[in-house]
Amino acid sequence: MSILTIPTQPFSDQKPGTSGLRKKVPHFQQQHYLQNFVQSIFDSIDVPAGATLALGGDGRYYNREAIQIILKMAAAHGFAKVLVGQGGILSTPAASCVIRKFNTYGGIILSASHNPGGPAEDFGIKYNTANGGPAPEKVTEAIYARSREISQYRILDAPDVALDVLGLSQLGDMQVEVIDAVADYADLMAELFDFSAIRALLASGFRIKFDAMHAVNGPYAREILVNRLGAPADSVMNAVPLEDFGGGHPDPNLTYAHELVDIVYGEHAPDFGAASDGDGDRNMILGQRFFVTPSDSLAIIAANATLIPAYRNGIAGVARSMPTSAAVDRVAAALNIPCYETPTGWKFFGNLMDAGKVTLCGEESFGTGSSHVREKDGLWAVLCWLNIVAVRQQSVEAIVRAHWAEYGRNVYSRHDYEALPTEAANGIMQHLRAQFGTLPGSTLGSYQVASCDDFSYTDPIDGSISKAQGIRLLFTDGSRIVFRLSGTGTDGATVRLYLEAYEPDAARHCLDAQDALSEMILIAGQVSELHARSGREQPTVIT
Ligand code: VG1
Ligand code: CO
Repeated sequence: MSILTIPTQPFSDQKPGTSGLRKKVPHFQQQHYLQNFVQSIFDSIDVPAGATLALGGDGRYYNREAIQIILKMAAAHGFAKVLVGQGGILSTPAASCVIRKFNTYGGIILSASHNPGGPAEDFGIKYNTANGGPAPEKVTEAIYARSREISQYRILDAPDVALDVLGLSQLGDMQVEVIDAVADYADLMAELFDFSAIRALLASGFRIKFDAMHAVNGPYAREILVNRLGAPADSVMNAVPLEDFGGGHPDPNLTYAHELVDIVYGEHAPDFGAASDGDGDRNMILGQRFFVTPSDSLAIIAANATLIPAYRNGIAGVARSMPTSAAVDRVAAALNIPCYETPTGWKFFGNLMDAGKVTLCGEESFGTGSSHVREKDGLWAVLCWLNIVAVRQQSVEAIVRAHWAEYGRNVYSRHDYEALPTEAANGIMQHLRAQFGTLPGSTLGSYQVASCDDFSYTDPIDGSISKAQGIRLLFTDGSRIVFRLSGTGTDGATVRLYLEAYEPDAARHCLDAQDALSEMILIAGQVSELHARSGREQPTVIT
């Protein structure tokens, strides 16, 4: 078997976004496109002799082809071994777990997360470093810079590797070990949580429904919830991963997980519902006919963390992305632990976790996790809730309402305007920036603007600076409106509008978030000229 050096030309569009490089499948299938990006990764990291790489994806269309290409390229770049999930599958949190458990040099994860899959839909690739987390910006910038000057890539000329049978095989000088995609992750969950308490809860008749959305978490949920915790087999729905997610949009929210929502709001509603996304790192938590906002979920897990064995001795600190509600800040203040506010994207939590500054992290976008891995983790969040319910012996709704009664409620919503023309989206952001001089001190409806800015973050560990991470309008009563452009979409531009108001009055905690935020929604529309500039009256998705 020989190593081939293939001449190539750079592509100008291989800049990783919030979470890796994401494009439509046909875009990835262009000649040399994937190879160029993989070569740019390998050129940006110094692969030490004897290094191992972890490799897997969420199983979407093009996963298997991409795995074969990456294996052959890894074999041409001095890796001693690649650990690949059986069938080329690893959920994102499981990949992070494998990188950490086996001390690999890093890993490559193939996923476009919550975006649809299929021959005309999305594919994605990202590099994770040895801590198990998404590469920080300095690495993704180096990869991008390399991708713009690349002139050749190296690949082993070899037949495809069998991916479906566990065990070792040889690829040139490199070993390929096909590993059980689920076992290491499931073992880690069993170490963190009180499985016997959860088993007893489920045996007592507490009914759960987990929607894997035909995405990667089906086998993980079956192994953990059914095999290890004893839930009835029909507790996991849409459990068979499909290359196109059954034509669905594997995003666990009230819009796209409607099949689950219908059940959990229906006549024979289970006590608990949950879903996860394409690559298994997002989660949605539902009680019986009750939705838990992700920002509240983070705060409640933080407030109850000591009920979970792994966090029995308390948590060091918490972190949330800037647009995530400040509900967790109140818990941190009560616990007298630090709370960090980072830009959007899990890569910004890695340094804080590595330095032991924070234990729990979360984002409003249905992402929650802890330092057990370096990715957000959908099933972990589900197990947190089941563990907390098992100990408190209260319903999800009762736990949330008790939390609001104690801390007040951060009423929260996000409105997404998807697939806008790029110029229109940029125009909205520019129009907002142009008002930075005049808005502070002004009155908008019943709100007074305290300040506005473009969020900038200085990493407290390595000092790196990330600018222009979202426009904030901060009001004198602590309410906020935030505007951001998405960094994960593949169709035009997406404007995300985040709305938050603090409500201390328990008598008003039962209000629907859209009603409670209605005036702020109007103000946000006016100040940004969102509707005129986007040509849209309504958001595409409300969460
Ligand atoms: C979105 C979310 C962000 C999340 C990212 C990756 O990014 O807002 O919070 O970290 O997706 O999630 P953006 O740039 O589109 O707003 V996943 O589940 O795609 O790895
Ligand atoms: Co995801």
